[in-house]
Amino acid sequence: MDLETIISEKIIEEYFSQLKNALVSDAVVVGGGPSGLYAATLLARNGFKTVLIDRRLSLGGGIWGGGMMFNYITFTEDSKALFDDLGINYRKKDNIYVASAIELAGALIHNVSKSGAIILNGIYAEDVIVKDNRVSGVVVNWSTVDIANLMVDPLMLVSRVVIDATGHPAEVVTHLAKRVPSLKIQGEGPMNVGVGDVDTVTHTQEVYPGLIVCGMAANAVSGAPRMGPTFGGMLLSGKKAYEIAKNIITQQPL
Ligand code: 48H
Repeated sequence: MDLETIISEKIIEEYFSQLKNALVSDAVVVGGGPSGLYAATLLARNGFKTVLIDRRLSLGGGIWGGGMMFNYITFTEDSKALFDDLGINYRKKDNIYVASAIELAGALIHNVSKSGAIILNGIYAEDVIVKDNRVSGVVVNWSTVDIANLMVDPLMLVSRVVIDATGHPAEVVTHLAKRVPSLKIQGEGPMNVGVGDVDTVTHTQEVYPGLIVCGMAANAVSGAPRMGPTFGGMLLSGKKAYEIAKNIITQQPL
């Protein structure tokens, strides 16, 4: 066989075996920003079959640009252990820790890759599966289908729990809220760094049976303030989403 054919065959075989394996899982995490990457890492590390999808090819969400494209981020003492867990270098100045946005993005991506999570980039969630008043997976399509505005029907990924980690737009909750009027999206509040950073964790919750919201999406759903380029709350929120998901998964048969 030509080397050209062998290379193409290996990539196709590997990808399709991964895609098939993603059809039924314990958890689908929608969004590979800081909160989703950390939630997916903890789930997969702890033995749960986890699928992470992101509409972009490059994971990392809003990390890369730090603040106004100055590529540094900050965090406070309460999340230091999580940055240590990821092996991030940092400096403490005026009671605030400063770290490289590039290093944080790289470390989160490295950790999620090593955790065994199935990573599907360039794929987006365009809807949710709901059965017996419970979210039981997501409806997915290629991002290119969306970008090119093509009329192509999607496929479905079934899971015990779905985590909406889509950041500011809270896309998964928004799709469900169109059909569930009691599910209100308050909209993100104005900047209040101290409050917003803590609220992200407080508002990380199961908003509907089988659907957890975390990260910036949690603030968008609950009307909590934004917090600027401080990322401790995002990792703590990812950790809380993992803990909630773990409880749901262990109680919920597929
Ligand atoms: C697949 C999707 C879909 C979809 C979106 O915005 P993110 O970085 O998410 P968080 O919440 O983990 O982190 C927020 C943080 O980056 C931030 O913006 C902060 C702290 N802002 C504060 C402030 O004041 O502004 O990443 C979300 C990811 C992105 O990679 C999207 O491509 C992806 O989700 N995504 N993936 N299907 N429907 N929607």
